[in-house]
Amino acid sequence: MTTGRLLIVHGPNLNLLGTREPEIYGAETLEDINELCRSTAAELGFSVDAVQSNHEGELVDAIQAARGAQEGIVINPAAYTHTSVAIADALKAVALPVVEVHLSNVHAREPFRQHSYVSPIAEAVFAGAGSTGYRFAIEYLAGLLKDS
Ligand code: DHK
Repeated sequence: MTTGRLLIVHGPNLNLLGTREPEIYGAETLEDINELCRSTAAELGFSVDAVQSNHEGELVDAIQAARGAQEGIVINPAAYTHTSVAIADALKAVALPVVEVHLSNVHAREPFRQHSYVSPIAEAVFAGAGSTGYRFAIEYLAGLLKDS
């Protein structure tokens, strides 16, 4: 289905961006990142719907609702990256192309951050590029969708 829409999913604690450990996660707020997503998508002929939740089930609900409404998903599952079978299962269930983003380079951090339940089903993973990772993710996803 061609809706021209992309879902941007932000996991727990990303509502605190701007004040939360800025040396790791940067100085931009979540609204700054959503604006970057909106402008990047618009340049490429897409629009975005963005959701943030600190609750695993709400993220699962948002992912399930994407079927038929959005063409692809950019997700930073935050801490749920490393713990959530439910989010990975929801992403598999909706069968939309997924791009995973992390602001920080999780591979250079604690060992528990180096496993992702989402990466095996992601088309691409951007980690350590800060907010630019969201731009890369949208560009990549838009390219995939235009080619399909
Ligand atoms: C964000 C988080 O909140 C962490 O739990 C992840 C991710 C990394 C990020 O870099 O965007 O481990």
